[in-house]
Amino acid sequence: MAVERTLSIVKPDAVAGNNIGEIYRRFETAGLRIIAARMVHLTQSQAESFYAVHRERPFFSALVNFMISGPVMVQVLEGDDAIRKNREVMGATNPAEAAAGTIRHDLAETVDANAAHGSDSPETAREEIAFFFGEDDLHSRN
Ligand code: DGI
Repeated sequence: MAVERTLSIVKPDAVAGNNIGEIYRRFETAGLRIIAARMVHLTQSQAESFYAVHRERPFFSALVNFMISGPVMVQVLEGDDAIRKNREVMGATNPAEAAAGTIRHDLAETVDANAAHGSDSPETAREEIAFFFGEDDLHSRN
């Protein structure tokens, strides 16, 4: 299995709900190593740019307003099959459809405020990591 890196965000609802530690514990239990991390309060233009792929969607402004409603934790996770594994630990986009034991099932209630973000492909992972971190910020570790 290839070692991958993926960009993860603990969203404003989960930061406000004091769930940073719980979410990090789940990453570590799943074999996802945190190799960079930072707290950021996104500006509107940063949030619009990060989610530009959704610009035409009806939920775009709600999504941007939610993402700037408070600070977030951004982190790079590294591990075997990290992109898929992180999305498995997060669960389905809509918490109502997320499997029991996933972050979104256990710690979120609505699709508008669904606790976590994870890159969905190697290409987006590269772009999203570069959005927040430089090469010098990434610390390979065991
Ligand atoms: O990769 P995901 O975060 O699981 O999902 P995505 O990339 O399709 O969508 C990005 C975010 O946009 C998602 O976490 C929450 C929001 N979103 C997606 N689909 C809907 C939505 N928000 C609302 N209100 N309604 C949707 O159908």
